[in-house]
Amino acid sequence: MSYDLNGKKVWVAGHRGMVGAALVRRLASENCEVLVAGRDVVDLKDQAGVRAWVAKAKPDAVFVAAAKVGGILANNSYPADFLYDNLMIEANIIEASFREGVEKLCFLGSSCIYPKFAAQPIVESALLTGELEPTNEWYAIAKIAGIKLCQAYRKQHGADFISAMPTNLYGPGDNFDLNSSHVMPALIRKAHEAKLSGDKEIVVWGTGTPLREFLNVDDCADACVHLMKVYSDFEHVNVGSGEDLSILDLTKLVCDVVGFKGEIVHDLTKPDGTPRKLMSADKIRGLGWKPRIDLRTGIAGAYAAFLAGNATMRPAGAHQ
Ligand code: GFB
Repeated sequence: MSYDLNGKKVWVAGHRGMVGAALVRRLASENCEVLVAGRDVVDLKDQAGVRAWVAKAKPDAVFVAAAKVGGILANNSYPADFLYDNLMIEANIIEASFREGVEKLCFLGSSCIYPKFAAQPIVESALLTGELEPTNEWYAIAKIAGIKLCQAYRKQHGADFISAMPTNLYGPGDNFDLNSSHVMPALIRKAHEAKLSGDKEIVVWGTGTPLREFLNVDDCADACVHLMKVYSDFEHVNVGSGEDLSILDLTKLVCDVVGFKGEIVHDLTKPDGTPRKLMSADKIRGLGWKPRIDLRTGIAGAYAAFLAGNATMRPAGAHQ
C-alpha cells in the first residue's frame, strides 16, 4: 500500500516546532503543496476553529506534529497542561481530518508512551503492558490516546490514519530554555555558556546513569514522510536510531563537540526519569528506512544551529 504525495496538499500541523519545521524542510523535496497555519490563524485547541480551517484549506494529507512538548522537569511540573493541551490538539486535528475527507494522516507521539520498565529494546506491542514513568505519564497518556484515536477512526471508518513514535529528538529549532527543554539542547547550551564564561564545571541533572536513545529531527522527518508513503496499518511504528548511551557519556560527547573541558557535576535534586527507553527499530527497518545522521555529526549541527539563532527559548508552562 503506497500513498503518492505528488500534487497533494499536505498540512504540517505544528510547523513552527522543531519537528514541524523539519517536516517542512523535508517536504520541500517532494512535489506537493505544504500548508501551514500559525497560532494567529488557528488555535489548535479550538475544535470549531480547527474544523473551519481544515474545511477551508482542504488538505489531502496531514502530519500531526503540533503538541505541547518539554523535558522531564516541564512534564513533571505542568501535568494538566501536558495532558489537556495534547488531548485537545490531537482530537481536534484527527476529527476534523476525518470529517473533511483527509486521505492520509500521520500522528506523531513519543517513546515515553511505553512502560517504565519495558523489556529493551522496546517493541511496539509493549504498549499498555505496564506502569508508565510518573514524570511524564500525563504526556504519555495523551499520546497513547492519539494512537488509539487513529486506530478507532481506521476501525470504524476505514480512515488511513497512522502513528509514528519517535525517540528523543534533537536538532535545529530545538527549545534551549533550561527549565523546559530536553537534555540535548540543555547540555549544548550549558557547555557553550560554561566555555564562554570560563566556568570550571557544568551541572547535569540526576545521576547521569539513565540511558537515552537520540535521533536527529531531520532523520525523524524523513522517516515520517517515508511512513506516510509506504505504511498503512493499525499499529504504530517506532522511529529511532536503535542506539542509546548514558546521560553522562552524552554529556562528555556534547562537551567534546562544544569544546568545554571543565568538570561535570550532578544535581541530584533533579529526577532521572525512565532508566532506559531504547526502542526496537526492526519494524521501520523492515519498512525500508534507516537513519543517516550519526550522533556526533548531529550534535555539531544542533550546536551550529543554536549559534546561528535557529533555536527557541520557550519557558516552561508557557501557553503556546
Ligand atoms: O530529555 P529529558 O528531559 O527527558 O531527560 P526524558 C533525559 C535525562 O537527561 C533525564 C537528564 O535523566 C534527565 O535527568 N538530564 C541531565 C537533563 N541534565 C539535564 C538537563 O539539563 N535538562 C534536562 N531536561 N534533562 C522526556 C519526556 O523524558 O522524553 C517527554 O518527559 C518526551 O515527555 C521526551 O517523551 C522525548 O527523556 O527523561
